[in-house]
Amino acid sequence: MDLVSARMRASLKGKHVSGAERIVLPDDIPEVLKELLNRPKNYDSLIVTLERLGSVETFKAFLPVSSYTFSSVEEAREFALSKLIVAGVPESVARRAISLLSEGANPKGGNMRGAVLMDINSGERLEPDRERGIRTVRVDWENRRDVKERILSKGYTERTLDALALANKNILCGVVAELCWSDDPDYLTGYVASKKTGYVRITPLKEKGDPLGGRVYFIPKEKTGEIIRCLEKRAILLRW
Ligand code: PML
Repeated sequence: MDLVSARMRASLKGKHVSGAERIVLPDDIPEVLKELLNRPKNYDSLIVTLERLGSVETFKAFLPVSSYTFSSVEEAREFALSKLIVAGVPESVARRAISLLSEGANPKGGNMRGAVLMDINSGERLEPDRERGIRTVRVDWENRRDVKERILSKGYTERTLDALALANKNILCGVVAELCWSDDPDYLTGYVASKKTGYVRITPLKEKGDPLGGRVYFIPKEKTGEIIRCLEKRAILLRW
């Protein structure tokens, strides 16, 4: 099948504000571009990449979704910590990841553009570039419209749709567990994902108005190279 990856990333005053990807047939590109261009609320730079994909593999999404709401960020973060421990992340490493996201993982201040790669055993950071981080790309739902309907009917959001696709690809690529919360100051739901826990939505992982967020991928250090290649290069379509 002749498929194209359409990716958009937008920034404002040098800060990443929005990003999205669709894998579509060439005929659907104009419609998808219109949708991607309308996505960021505000930007001063927007880059679209269209890339013809060679082979695209199809997998069944395997992470079950659950959702939990707490009355404070502290309780929600403690719960996220407990899920990371269930997923096999040592407590000290999980705590390090939570502090990193809450303080801003970019050494120059604020958020990174992609994810932190963290050695699951030592907590060492493994991503070659600490401002850029690692991006999970070349992934989408095979039948996005249907999956979106199902996700929205459960009371989840379009962000869940995209994050669930990323999380499934991450685990397929060998990421043992992931911690994420949004950098959108109004979006307070984040998640822990792993084979052992499934995709666990958790609210509120931060206070309203807080612009800091991001992703931490916990991986075995010896697999860094192969996991980066898979996250960035392997094209995957997910079936619900
Ligand atoms: C983001 O892309 O900004 C993070 C999205 C987290 C989605 C959590 C959910 O609602 O399932």
